[in-house]
Amino acid sequence: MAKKALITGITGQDGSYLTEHLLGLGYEVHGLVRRVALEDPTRRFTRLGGVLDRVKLHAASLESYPSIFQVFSREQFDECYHLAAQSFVAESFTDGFSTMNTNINGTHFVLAALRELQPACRFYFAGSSEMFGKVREVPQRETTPFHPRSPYGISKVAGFDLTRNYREAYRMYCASGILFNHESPRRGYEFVTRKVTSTAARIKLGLTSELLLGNLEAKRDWGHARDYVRAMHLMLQAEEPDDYVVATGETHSVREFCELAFGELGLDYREHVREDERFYRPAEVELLVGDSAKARRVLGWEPQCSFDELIREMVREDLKAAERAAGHDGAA
Ligand code: G4F
Repeated sequence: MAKKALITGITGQDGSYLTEHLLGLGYEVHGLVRRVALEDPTRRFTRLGGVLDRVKLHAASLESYPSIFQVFSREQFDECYHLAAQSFVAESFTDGFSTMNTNINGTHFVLAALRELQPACRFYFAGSSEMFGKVREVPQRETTPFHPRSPYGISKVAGFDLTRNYREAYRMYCASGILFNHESPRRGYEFVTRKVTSTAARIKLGLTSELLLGNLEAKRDWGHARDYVRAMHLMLQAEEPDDYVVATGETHSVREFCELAFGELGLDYREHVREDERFYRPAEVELLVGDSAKARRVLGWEPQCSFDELIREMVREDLKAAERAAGHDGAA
């Protein structure tokens, strides 16, 4: 019989790639979505595009324990991937309270409902390299102490601790992925990579001329989201639940990302990118680079997409989108 998986955050970048991956493996895929999303499917489900008719959606809110409880009362699942969160770090400085509420209570509600109704369901928590924050060692691995630098990072440490606590206290199968930054053409426009590739494409077409960014020297370990959802699935297939760093092991600055993305379009980023202090963060995570040796050894996972390929794909897709929006025929 086909395995049944529930994905919270199914409409996001990772949720959409994970859905495609699990459907490809023969899973029956269910998604938890907000009621407002069900009321506005054309706008909210764009990333699920071609697979929307193959998933079953349930309305629930991460802010409401009863709504989550009802979903788990109606259907039994083999695996639950908890991806939903307020995931934009900068926004967590603006409204730390709602980030904390959604990210901590939401995780706790899902875990508590599972414990009550289906303790055998395997649970995946989307942890983050933001938990390392002001890094204590380079590269960061599973044993590196956490020192989060934002309400978002703090909320993810709490979610990680909750997940481990349910594993230890109630012997549930609960695993966390400590995922480093992962991007794709489906990335939200507020994140730096997509902001750069989408604006560079518009500059190429003469639709705008300037890109305002914050800290260009911040360094990140950027991989492709399609590679990272494979790791999520592998984590729930291991014999014992555990926590894993998922990263490429390479780090690059925002400046390097700009140089390559603009270069891909035959542009010089120095002529278009301006630093603007509005995009600086009150506390920055300066350097992230992960050591995913454990995931490679235990799960047999490894990334397939290189940094250059990732940028090329994002730029290509954003150029096509900008051409469509501008009514071009692609000759620019
Ligand atoms: O793209 P970002 O906003 O991603 P960030 O903050 O690293 O977080 C992402 O990755 C985490 C995993 O490590 C996830 F947990 C999290 O949910 C999210 O997906 O910013 C990357 C870097 C930062 O150092 C930021 O200060 O880019 C710098 N940056 C410089 N100018 C900018 C900008 N970031 C954004 N979003 N916008 C700018 O204009």
